Amino acid sequence: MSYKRILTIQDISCVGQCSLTVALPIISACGIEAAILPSAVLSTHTGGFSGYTFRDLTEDMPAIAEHWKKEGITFDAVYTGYLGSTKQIDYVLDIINSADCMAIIDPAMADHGKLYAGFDGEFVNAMKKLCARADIILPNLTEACLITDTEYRESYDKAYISELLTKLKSLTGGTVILTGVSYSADTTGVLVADKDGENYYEHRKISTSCHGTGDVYASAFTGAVMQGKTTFEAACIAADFTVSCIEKTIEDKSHWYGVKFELALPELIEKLS
Ligand code: PXL
Repeated sequence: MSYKRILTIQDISCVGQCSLTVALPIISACGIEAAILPSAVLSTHTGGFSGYTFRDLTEDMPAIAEHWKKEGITFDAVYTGYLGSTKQIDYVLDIINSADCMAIIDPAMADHGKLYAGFDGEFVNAMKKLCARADIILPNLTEACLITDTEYRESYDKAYISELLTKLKSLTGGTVILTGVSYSADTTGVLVADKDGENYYEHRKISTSCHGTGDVYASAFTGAVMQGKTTFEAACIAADFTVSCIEKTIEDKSHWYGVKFELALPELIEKLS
């Protein structure tokens, strides 16, 4: 298999184990070259810290992309996470269209029924456009509801999820990886709709919710897919890895801001080798 290079576009939260500080090491551990385009630089992520700094890098994006074009730099995939502004989504669309490669979009903007700090309806509408252009989307349930104008529910049945999945498939036309689908108190899972049909991978649910696990999941999924795994295989590998990261963290109450994914990297490398 040829050596793959991907471009990941998301923020740098200097402290907080999310976005680029997890995407880079995880993708590298998967044996894939990771190029980055930082969407913003924050002192910490926005989930639980207060008074964080935020430098929006939207206006740097076109010049960076232009330079890559001049240098003839190409990518095998573009993977996006947390984006800093609505205008940025238009630049990301331009980059994806000119890169002409696989687009993996994690519409990282919400969880537990609520948008992250700083996002609004206009951003959600822009994210719908990006998801429509994607080859693969990885929303959690909250994000899935937002991009399909569906009412978010804490408790639901298979019919509700099936209707949501149908709407997601018609929005993207590509593969849907819907995370956090739980039909019992002790389990949760990931629902994959791809060219092979619909498949559900059920795994252990840990009651404590941990910050940054969506980014850990999407990064491991992207690395595994680029290593040649099927979307379902990659979805399962990423789920096992994320559960292991949470298990290695939950005992340590002082580590509330992220997961100790570093401790689980050897397991991921083992699964991919
Ligand atoms: O993990 C998602 C994420 C990424 N980046 C920033 C965030 C969040 C979630 O809150 O605040 C800056």
